[in-house]
Amino acid sequence: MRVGERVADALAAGRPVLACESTIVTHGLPTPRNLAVAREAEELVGSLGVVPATIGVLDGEVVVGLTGDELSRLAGSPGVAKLSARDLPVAVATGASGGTTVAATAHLAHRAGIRVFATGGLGGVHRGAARTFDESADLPALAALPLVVVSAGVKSVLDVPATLERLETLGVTVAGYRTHAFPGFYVADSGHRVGQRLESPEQVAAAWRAARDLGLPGALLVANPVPAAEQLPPALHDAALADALAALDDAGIGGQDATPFLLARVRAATGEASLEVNVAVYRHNVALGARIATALAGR
Ligand code: PSU
Ligand code: MN
Repeated sequence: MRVGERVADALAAGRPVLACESTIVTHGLPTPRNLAVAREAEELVGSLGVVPATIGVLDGEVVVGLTGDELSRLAGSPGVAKLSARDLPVAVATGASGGTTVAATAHLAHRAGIRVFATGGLGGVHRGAARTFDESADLPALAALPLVVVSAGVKSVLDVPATLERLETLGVTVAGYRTHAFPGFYVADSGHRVGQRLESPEQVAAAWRAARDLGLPGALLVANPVPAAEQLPPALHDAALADALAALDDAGIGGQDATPFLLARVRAATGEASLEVNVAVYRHNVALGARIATALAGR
């Protein structure tokens, strides 16, 4: 694993660093928008005085803090792999390139000494999981990694209440950011409640500190809803989601292709409106992540 120079310097000096995921670049957003969004996110983080560390794999090298050139190579390589944590060893051995999922990014961020990680929406329990056993490795990864993870809840293509139950079972601390309404990624409110809430980056930092002091092993998931004014209109969201789920069923797609397929279908069904929401979600999450990283620095 190579830690980029700026990231390594910041970590050594105790300055704030924010880890960012790359599956959103390789599988979540269409080219060339994917690169623009990743760059804008890094600029936003930098403007808040925090060093961004986008994590990914290039030609078998695991990189924490991709350079601008490396990010552009990853964003411009169609068909690269989607790498969860368990996929990393073979990717390294075979010289593969890929975007890292939340599970893989969180693992690598922690290994590099980064404490805060921002993503769009977490993976979770897929609909029909009682039959298929399809539950994202994101969930057990967060159970074992002492990070703050900022996300707009879990992707609404998932079984949201089942995912909340699994987060509870796995001992992942979940707090709504200034809300009791668990976000639904594209929509501010998934219709499910989150029992606890945190009101400021300082309070998130205090909760993270408490988790460490108490010897708890897992992540603190900060569920940050997209502002209602920027969400996908709920009726449009529900119709697009129904269409996507039906198409998934018809196409017989499952496993790690399910999430990218569903998100692409939602995008097509909303005339790209969901793409703009996805970008807004990500922008708000990296901004909050940067503020939390700042509040945590030196704690
Ligand atoms: N964003 C996308 N497509 C994706 C993902 C994000 O547009 O596939 C990834 C995230 O990285 C998340 C992962 O960690 O999907 C979960 O996928 P799975 O259910 O296969 O674990
Ligand atoms: Mn899966």
